Amino acid sequence: MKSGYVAVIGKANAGKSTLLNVLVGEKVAIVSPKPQTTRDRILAVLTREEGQIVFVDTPGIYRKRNALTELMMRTTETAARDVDAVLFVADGHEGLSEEDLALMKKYCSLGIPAAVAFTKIDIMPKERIPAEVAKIAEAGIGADVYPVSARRGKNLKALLRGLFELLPEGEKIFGEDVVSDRSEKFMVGELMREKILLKFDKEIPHGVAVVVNRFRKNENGVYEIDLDIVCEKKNHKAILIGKQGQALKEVASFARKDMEKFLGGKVFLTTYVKVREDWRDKTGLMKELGYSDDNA
Ligand SMILES: Nc1nc2c(ncn2[C@@H]2O[C@H](COP(=O)(O)OP(=O)(O)OP(=O)(O)O)[C@@H](O)[C@H]2O)c(=O)[nH]1
Ligand SMILES: [Mg+2]
Repeated sequence: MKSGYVAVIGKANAGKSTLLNVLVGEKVAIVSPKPQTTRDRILAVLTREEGQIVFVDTPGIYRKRNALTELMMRTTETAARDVDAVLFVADGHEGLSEEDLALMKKYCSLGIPAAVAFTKIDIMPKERIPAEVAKIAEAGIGADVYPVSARRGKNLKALLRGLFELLPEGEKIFGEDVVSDRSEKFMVGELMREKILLKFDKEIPHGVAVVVNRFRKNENGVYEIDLDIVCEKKNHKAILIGKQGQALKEVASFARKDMEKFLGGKVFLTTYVKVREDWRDKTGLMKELGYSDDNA
């Protein structure tokens, strides 16, 4: 059988995490229409008769603006090392940019087998696809290109077949029932962050970290979850809480429902909003909030 690690690389918001969730058939990474949704390296494991693919989801490439983004870019660099193949994800709807091509060239020059998922084809005119795809070969990139739609489940079989072909012969790396290396506690914090990304605008969600302080299942099977929503400005705290706590109530209720679906049980959720002034530029604070090179 075939087995190996496949780093999933692409610009922020390209559709990497959505594609992985669909490929492995479970939500292993949060998704949002805002760039910089994924902050950590997350493994997503796909096991089939023909073998096992361990996808490495990564923070999307984004220009560096603060220490957190710098750390995220280091995480992506590290994750793309020592893998058996690279899967570039390019946003078809946005169109291929010079940055996409430069990124593909960079990894191809390292000699790592690579493929390209040209995604979101469900929201682009069909007739534009061939010309866009041709740009990749014209740029001298030898990787096979798969136009896909994660949302509509289009052409995913062909993509998987192509990826298995790139991998070496080998035994399973993880047990058959493993889909992610991340704990339920991690995912619960991420689900909270996802709802904040969806509900709030501008810099507010980007400046939010979620710290889960308590995660336990009590004797009645209810999950007791306490978490801190940490923001970077006092005025962000006021917006996150809203008039008479309405905004926080709404976003927490939305998150709780998703946590219950994910955990398969009732959740009793308690949320606190805290301010850690400009934490995204303070490595000490970042580490406290779970973002450091140790986790990259
Ligand atoms: N129409 C359509 N939208 C998609 C598809 N795949 C992803 N999206 C949307 O694109 C946006 C970004 O998706 P993500 O999966 O979070 O993108 P990402 O590459 O992981 O982003 P970062 O983690 O920020 O690097 C979300 O709003 C998704 O719903 C697709 O196949 N079709
Ligand atoms: Mg992502």
